[in-house]
Amino acid sequence: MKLQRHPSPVLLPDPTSDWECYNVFNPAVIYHNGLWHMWYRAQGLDWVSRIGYAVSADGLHWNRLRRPVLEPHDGTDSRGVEDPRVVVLDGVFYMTYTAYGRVYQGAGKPTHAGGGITPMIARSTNGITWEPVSAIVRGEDNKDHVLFPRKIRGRYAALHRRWPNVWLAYSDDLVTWRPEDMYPVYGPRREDPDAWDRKSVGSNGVPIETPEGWLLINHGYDEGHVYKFGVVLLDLEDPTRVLRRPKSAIFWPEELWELRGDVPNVVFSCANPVVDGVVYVYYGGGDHVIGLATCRLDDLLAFALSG
Ligand code: BMA
Repeated sequence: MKLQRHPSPVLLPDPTSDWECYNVFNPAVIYHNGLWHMWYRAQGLDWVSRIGYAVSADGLHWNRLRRPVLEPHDGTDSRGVEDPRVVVLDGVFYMTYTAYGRVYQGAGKPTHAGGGITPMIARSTNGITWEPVSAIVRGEDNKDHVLFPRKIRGRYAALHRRWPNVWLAYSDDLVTWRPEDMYPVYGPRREDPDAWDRKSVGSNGVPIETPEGWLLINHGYDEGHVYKFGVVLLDLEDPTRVLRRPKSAIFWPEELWELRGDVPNVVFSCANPVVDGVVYVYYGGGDHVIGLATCRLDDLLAFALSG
C-alpha cells in the first residue's frame, strides 16, 4: 500500500508576498458546500508562521487571499501560528493549530528555544475571521492536536500529543479540557529496531470514520529523521483502543521537493479529506511547498485491517 503522488506541488511560495515568499506548507483542507477550502501555514520575510486561505473548485488549482487569515496576537504565539487542522462541527469551522511563542506558560524550563508551544483551538463561522477559543493544555511540549468530526459518547474529542505519546482528550464544550479526561493511546514503536516510527509519532488530519473504526493517518520517524506516514485504526466508541496498526509506512519523501527544502526529508500532513471514496492527503514537502497524494478509502481501510 502506497499513496499515489500528484506529479507536481499544488501550491508554491509567492515571491511577490511579504508573508508567504519563503514557505507554504502543512495545510488544512476540507471539501465543503461544493468547494475545496485550504488553510495553510506560510512564512515570509520575518520567518513568523501565519495561516493563509485559498479556495478551489477542483482541489488542484487554488486561489489565495492576499493577506493571512490568522496571525500572531500576543506573546504566546509571537513566533508563529502553525500546522492548522480544520473540521466543521455544528455548522461552525474549528481550527486546531500550534501557537509558538516567546512566553512560556508552564513551570520549569521552556520547551522550545526560549519559549513554548500551545495546542490551540480557534473557531470561525465564515472560514476567514477566526477567534481563538481555548488551549487543550498549557505549559508542556504538546502539538499535533486534531478534533474528531463528531461527538463520541456525547462529548467532543481530540487527539493531541503529549510527547512521546498520542493522547485522547474529551470536552463538553470545546473550551474546557480537563486533565482527568485525557488518556494515552499509542506511542513510537521503540521496542522494534526496524520500525520507521520508532522515535516519534503524531497525528495527521481529521480522523476518518469508517464502519470498522476511526482510520487515522499518522506520521513518524526513526533516528534518521525522515518523516513518513502510516495508519492506525481506533475503536469507534472508545478511541483509546487501538484495533490495528500495520507495520509498514504508506508514504515517504522521494521527490526533490520533499528531499530538499527548508527542512529536508519531510512530508508532513494536516489534512486527509475523503471525497467520493478517495482520500486526498495534502502535505507540506520539505516545509517549503504543498503537495497532494491520494488513495481509495477502501484500499486504505483494507490495508489497516491487514495490520
Ligand atoms: C514538526 C512540525 C511541522 C514540521 C515538521 C518538520 O515538528 O513543526 O510543522 O513540518 O516538524 O520540520
